[in-house]
Amino acid sequence: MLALLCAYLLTATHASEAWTNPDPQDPGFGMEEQIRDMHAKVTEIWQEMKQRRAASGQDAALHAACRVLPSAALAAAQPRVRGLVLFRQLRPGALLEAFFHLEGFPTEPNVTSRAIHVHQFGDLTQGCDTTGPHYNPLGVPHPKHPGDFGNFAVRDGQLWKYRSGLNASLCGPHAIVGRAVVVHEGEDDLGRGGNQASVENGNAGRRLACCVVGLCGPGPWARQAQEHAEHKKRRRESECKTS
Ligand SMILES: *[C@@H]1O[C@H](CO)[C@@H](O)[C@H](O)[C@H]1NC(C)=O
Ligand SMILES: *[C@@H]1O[C@H](CO)[C@@H](O)[C@H](O)[C@H]1NC(C)=O
Ligand SMILES: [Cu+2]
Ligand SMILES: [Zn+2]
Repeated sequence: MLALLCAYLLTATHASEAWTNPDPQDPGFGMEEQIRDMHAKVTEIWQEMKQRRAASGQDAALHAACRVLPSAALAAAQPRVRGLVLFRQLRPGALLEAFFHLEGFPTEPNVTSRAIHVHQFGDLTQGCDTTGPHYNPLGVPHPKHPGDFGNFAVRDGQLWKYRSGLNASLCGPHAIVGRAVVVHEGEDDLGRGGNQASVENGNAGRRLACCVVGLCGPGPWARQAQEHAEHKKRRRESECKTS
């Protein structure tokens, strides 16, 4: 039932996106009102279902996985970044948690900072370049998009991070499922760059690697949680030895 509603909501979200970019040549132009109505109704049904589900105390946790691969559009000299991004949402409407584990960055002596975002389309037909702009269902400036995950420290060519409190969702009208997670070459200026690109994409530079978010069971999250704990332990041990 929940899956069915999600499918419906995703369709409705696509319809409303078409509506935000009306094309006068498009036969659908002029249906704005109806689409807006439909979107409002679907959102209402969704809210109601969410509350009922929460009240019934069912295990409503949602999980998603995204297998990150180097962009097919990369130049030969660029680093091949790959890894795994996992999401968990304990109940519909809750903030997201995520594990980010990526490798293949250049091994520079300095810690570098790389931006990661959710982009609009799950279209990798020309690598990460076809994933479109930042996913922006509410038409707000960067960095207020649901998938503006900010900057991530890279050490020894690797990125390991657990984040919570992410304001994105795996279900409902603005679900990120079926959209792309994009790893950038540069740092996100978080809207403070003083140009138009800054409030659209944070001037984060080239798209090194990406993946499409897909729903999954709880297994990958459990495995990653364990691997992450072991990684932290190893790092503490090596820090103790060197200090
Ligand atoms: C690396 O760190 C050193 C010392 O902090 C600094 O001088 C240098 O500019 C940094 N290099 C890069 C590429 O950021
Ligand atoms: C999440 O984003 C929505 C939409 O921009 C906003 O209304 C809400 O306040 C945000 N919630 C948190 C906890 O930041
Ligand atoms: Cu991006
Ligand atoms: Zn953004």
